[in-house]
Amino acid sequence: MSQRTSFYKFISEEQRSHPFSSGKLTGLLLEVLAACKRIAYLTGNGQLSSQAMGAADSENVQGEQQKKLDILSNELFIESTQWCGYLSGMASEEMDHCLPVPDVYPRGKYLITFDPLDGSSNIDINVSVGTIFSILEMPDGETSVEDRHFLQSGVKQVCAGYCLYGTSTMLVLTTGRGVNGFTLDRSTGDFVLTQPDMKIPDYSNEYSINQSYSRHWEPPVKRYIDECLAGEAGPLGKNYNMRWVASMVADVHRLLSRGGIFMYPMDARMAAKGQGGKLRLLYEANPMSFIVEQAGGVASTGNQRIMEINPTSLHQRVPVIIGSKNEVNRVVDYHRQAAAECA
Ligand code: P6P
Repeated sequence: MSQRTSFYKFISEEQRSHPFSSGKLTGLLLEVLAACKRIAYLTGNGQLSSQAMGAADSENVQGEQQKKLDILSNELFIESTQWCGYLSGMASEEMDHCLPVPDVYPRGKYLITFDPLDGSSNIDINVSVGTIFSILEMPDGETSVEDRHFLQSGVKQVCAGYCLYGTSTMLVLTTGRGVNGFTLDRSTGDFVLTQPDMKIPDYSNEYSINQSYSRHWEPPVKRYIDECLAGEAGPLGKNYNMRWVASMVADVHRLLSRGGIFMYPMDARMAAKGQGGKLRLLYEANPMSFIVEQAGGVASTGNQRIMEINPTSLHQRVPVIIGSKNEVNRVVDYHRQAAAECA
């Protein structure tokens, strides 16, 4: 029987290979995974969990209608992690401000940002959703935990990951030494290593964007998509396929698995509202960018590397253009050419 590597075995071996590792990150990740398993159970029950389905009568700080499962998943994530002693605080898409770990629990060196149930608009139609998380270190010498402590650029991330609740439940994780994929074995409750050392192909013929907003796009994005649509007779010399799940975790997992480019770019609607984009920097763009870069891809706003943005607010939104190196770099180059023409 082939030797299966459980997540605990994998992360323990990773820990042993770090000479100064204390085991605190391992301890925190085990509780993050416990939260994901509980959320997987909830989402897996679907319409059978009638009290969990449908809209809550509330909006989050983003002004988005919350689903009952958004709120439940947020509560589960907090409950599973706040006691462990490795965290000082957490910030979530579903909470206006950060949540310091209550005084009844010991505090630790890490901070975590998370989107407990990304793509939740898909829950009622039984399409994949996911949890995204990013782990930072609490700045030295600070005793209180405030929003400002989470405003760290993406290059400061210690770890990032997502759990995809799809036909199977998959965890994809990076600690800065490559990307590894694990599948939940529902018979044992273990996450088992199934996709070691994930790499994104440099080239792709698959793009992912919400085409219904094309009239609002900026010229460099429109130029790239028009070239994709032109197919092999066009300047890119190949035919493209288009996929849009409207669940970032599912769309990013696809490009991690077989290449591609995912774009939620800046557009005229957002500019008119003074928004920096649709997706949130701290708990969507940064963790996905860390994962994509560690898998050999590129993660840009079109004008700068996402992980080099210095955050100014907890729920800051940014444009996201991530995936296969050569595809993303082409879009970045089109942004550069457009800027030069305006200069
Ligand atoms: P649209 C889900 O709400 C989300 O934040 C991402 O997961 C997803 O990629 C995007 O928004 C979908 O946006 O405008 O197509 O509904």
